[in-house]
Amino acid sequence: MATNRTFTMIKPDGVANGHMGAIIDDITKGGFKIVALKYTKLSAETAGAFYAVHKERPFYADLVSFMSSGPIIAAILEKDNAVEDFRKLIGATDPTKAEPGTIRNKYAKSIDANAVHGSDSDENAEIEGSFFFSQLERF
Ligand code: RTP
Ligand code: MG
Repeated sequence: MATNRTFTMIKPDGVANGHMGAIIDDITKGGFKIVALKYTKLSAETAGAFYAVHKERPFYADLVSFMSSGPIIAAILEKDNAVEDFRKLIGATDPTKAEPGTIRNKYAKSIDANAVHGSDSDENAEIEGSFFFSQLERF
């Protein structure tokens, strides 16, 4: 059964390029309620652990390096059908393939610097949210 929460990060490029406010605005206008929020920076070790599922992939080292290159926003979002609807709002991984109007279409520069992360399943949404937030930090 689909749960009603997903996890997101505004990636280092989204923050560095000044799109933090616009992206949060798109998220809330898209009907998502922010139930946890944090401005932080991943170490290479922490980014490696977060993306451990990709550790055999050719892009893993670049991904870890990029995700630890600057501050990020981490958030847990609530909406009916949250995981699927949020991935629609952000668009395809490669911004050249992301639908017009999606967050990646508007703000991403490349497949690496693609502005935002969105969980890909209810199970991973819970794991990823718990990676960043204690129960006391979720509202
Ligand atoms: P994310 O996890 O960040 O929301 O992205 P996603 O589900 O759309 O894509 P995923 O397959 O989970 O990959 C995680 C991130 O790794 C980078 N990537 N690069 N060069 C490549 O072929 C490649 N494939 C993936 C992207 O930055 C992607 O967001
Ligand atoms: Mg993914």
